[in-house]
Order: sequence, then C-alpha cells, then structure tokens
Amino acid sequence: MSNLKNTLREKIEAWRPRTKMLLEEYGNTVIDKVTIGQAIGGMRGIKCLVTDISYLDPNEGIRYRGYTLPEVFKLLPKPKNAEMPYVEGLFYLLLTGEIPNEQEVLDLVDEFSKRRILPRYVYEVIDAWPCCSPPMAMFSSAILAMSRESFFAKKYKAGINKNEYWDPMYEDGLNMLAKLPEIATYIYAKLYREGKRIVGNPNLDVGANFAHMMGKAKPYDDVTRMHFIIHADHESGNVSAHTAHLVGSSLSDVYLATSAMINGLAGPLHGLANQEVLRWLQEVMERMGGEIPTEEELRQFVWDTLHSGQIVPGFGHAVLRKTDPRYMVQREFSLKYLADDPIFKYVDMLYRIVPQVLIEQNKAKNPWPNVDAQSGVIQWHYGVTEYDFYTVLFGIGRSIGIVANLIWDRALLYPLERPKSLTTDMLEEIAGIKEKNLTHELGDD
Ligand code: HAX
Repeated sequence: MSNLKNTLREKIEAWRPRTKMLLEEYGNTVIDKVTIGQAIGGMRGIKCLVTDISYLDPNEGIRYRGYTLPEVFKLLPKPKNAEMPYVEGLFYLLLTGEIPNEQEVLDLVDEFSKRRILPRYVYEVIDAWPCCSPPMAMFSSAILAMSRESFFAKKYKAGINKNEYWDPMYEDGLNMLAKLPEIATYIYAKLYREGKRIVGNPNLDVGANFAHMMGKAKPYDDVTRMHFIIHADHESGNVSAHTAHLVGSSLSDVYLATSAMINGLAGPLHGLANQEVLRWLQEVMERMGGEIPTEEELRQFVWDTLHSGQIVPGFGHAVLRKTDPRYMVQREFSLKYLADDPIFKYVDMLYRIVPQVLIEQNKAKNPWPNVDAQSGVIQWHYGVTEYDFYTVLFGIGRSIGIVANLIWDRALLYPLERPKSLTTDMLEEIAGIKEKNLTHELGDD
C-alpha cells in the first residue's frame, strides 16, 4: 500500500469518532434558521454541508485545510527551477491535511505517472463527437465513459463492507485524476491542432507534463500548476462541488460524480465565466478597433452591457464579499509576466472600473473580481487563444478537490443527500398571507 494511502487510513480512523459523536450526541443541536428568501433564492448562506477540505470566508477567501493561498504557495514543495508548487503536493494536502515533504510528493508524482495511460475507447468516445462540439461536453463524456473502470462499482457489487468504501474510491480517484490532463490535451489537439497530439512524458510532474502536451515552453508549466492549484476547491456549496457531492451521495462512482460536476461547471454563471470574460473582451476590442480604450469608453461599455440586461462576467460572487484571493494570485503573476500585454491592460482597467460601476448600479452584493476575471487572459498570453477550452482547464483543477471530498464523504459514511421541498401554498401559509390572498381573489375585502 502506498504511503499516502497508509497515512490516509490513519487519518480516517482517527477522524471517524468525531463525526460519530456529533451525530449521536449533538444531532439535534440547531446550526441556523432557514428563511423563505433562502428557500426560493438558491439556498444562499444555508449552513447544511460539511467538508474539512476547504473553507470559504466571505471576506478572506478560500483556505485549503486551514492554509490561505499565499501559505499554500509558500509551503508546498516545488520542482527545481519552478516558482509554483507541485500539483500533486496540493492533492496530498487536501487529502491528509498535512504539508507533504519532498519525498512524499515525488512518490505521488510517480503514482500519477503510472496511472495516466488512457484506455483506447476513451479516445474513440472523444473522436465520435462531431466537429466543433463544446469541449466541456466532450470532457464530461470521456470521464463518464471510464465508469466501466470503477473499482468501487465492482467492489460494491461483490459486497464490500461500508467501512472500506473509501479505499476503492481512493483508487478510482487517483486513476481518474492522473488521466484528466491526457483527456484534456487530446480534446485540445482534436479541436484546434488538426488532431496533432503530443504524447505525454512519464518523467514529468502533472504541471510540466500538461505544458509539454499542450506544446508550451516555460513558464507555462508554472502557469498550469498555479491554475490547477487555485481552482482545486472552494468549499462544498458551489455548483460543481455540490453536484459531485450530491451525485456521489447515492454511491455513484468517482467517474459518474465527476462527469456530473463538469456539467455544472460548464454554466456561464460558474466556470464558463472564465471564457465569457474573453468573449466579452473581444467585443470591446472589436468596438475599439484594437486600440486601448480610455477609462471613460470602457466604463460606457460596462454600462452598455448592464443596460442590455447582461451580466459582467468575472465579477461578483455568491459568498465572497471582497476581491477573490485567487484573482490576486493571478494578478501578481500577470503584473510580473504580462504587464505589457495589451489584453492585460484591458483587464487591469476593468479591475479599477467594473467595481465602481457595479457599486453605482447597486444590485450586485459583491462588486469585486472573482477568479474568472483573470485566468483566461493568462492563457491567451501564452498562446492558448481558443477560449472555449478554458473551462476544461478549470475542470481539471476542480477535480482535485472533488476527489479529495468524495474519498472523505465515503470515509465518514455521509448519507444520501435528500433535502425537503415545500410548495408555494405552504410558504404562503408559513408567511401568514394565504388567507389574505384568498380573500383578495374573492373580492371580499
Ligand atoms: N454583473 C451584473 N449583474 C450582477 C453581477 C455581475 N457581475 N453580479 C451580480 N449581479 C446581479 C445579479 O444578477 C442579481 O440581479 P437580479 O436581482 O436582477 O437577479 C443581483 O446582482 C444580486 O445578485 P448577487 O446576490 O450579488 O449574486 P448571486 O449570488 O445571485 O450570483 C454570481 C453570484 C457569481 C452568479 C453573479 O455575481 C454573477 O452572475 N457574476 C458574473 C458571472 C461570474 O463571474 N461567475 C463566476 C463566479 C465565480 C465562480 O463560480 N467561478 O467559477
């Protein structure tokens, strides 16, 4: 058994009594009240999910296992000549809560490398898609197809003890994560490089191998590491993480749950926002004939977008109430490497202008930029200009947190997720307005 799996087994055994005690002795303790506004309004702020992988503070932003992003980037081991840490090290941290040492990360690099080869039929599933299909749909279908490889499904059929569920989930999770860069780069080659694929190099870590398969030189390996690390997790309530948790709660395997989460990530209010930012920027650039607009011209463009009933992609958040630290990590990188790129100049201007406009409009609860306002521009700078592909990159990163969560969901035996719904009549009764409405309808006031 690998060191990581041994460490994880010890952690799980130590953790289980905590969950058991909370359930058995404090199961009736009230956490929060639920309002009608929350029930109709997308369940904002209802505290009814549990995860120890990450926590999102509205003002501070994300912490992975208690560490802020700057701490994660500082503490995790880095490859030689790299500015960004190993992606594999982040997976170790999310899974165990511990910062791995160099050797523990190298062992994991080796594990990922051994598990990365794709079954032949996965290429065939991707090839079966007609030309110009959406990359996220192709990505989701390739992951879904691999459900036939699931150890968990096989073990379940054979009658596994529920205390051991997490073990085949771990195997499935690592197998799948190791293969995602191969799938993504194959889709990229098929859609945008006439099928000319660069075969992976088993001697490289995930970040460097992804850059290699995309045909990109340094520092794209660091761009990849940074991108996958900042997108890995954002606690459990966002659409992608929540979808994976919900689907996994019916004991669906890792492939089924991750394919579903990719479908949720592909919506423009969630992960697709990163490519929407680029599409929207192209519109501004076209309108300006390639010239950098003045601040006044850009402000007018933002207002025109809002007045036409559209959203400004890359700004706002359902939980955050300050600038997203994931945005700041990328901004710092961009100020260092992209400062003279005209497209970064646009983004820099938007950073100053959009919040002012959204504050003036007085609708968005959070006018500040989120992770998606900056990520696409970095890809564009390094020659990945096919912005339809950007959410696939987000999907690889997010899968790292999804797998860590799914393994722990099974380890702690979290049950089937099944909240309760009410009808509008019932809400009106609770609000005490049902009688009033009826009288009004009868014209009897
Ligand atoms: N542009 C225009 N209007 C916005 C806005 C934006 N960027 N952000 C919020 N608003 C509007 C909402 O549409 C809503 O309007 P209505 O009352 O007319 O429905 C109002 O302000 C209140 O919304 P909110 O409570 O502040 O925000 P929500 O929790 O409802 O939604 C969203 C959060 C992220 C979906 C929202 O801010 C948005 O649409 N942003 C743009 C898309 C985007 O960048 N998405 C990515 C978010 C991060 C992420 O998940 N990455 O994957």
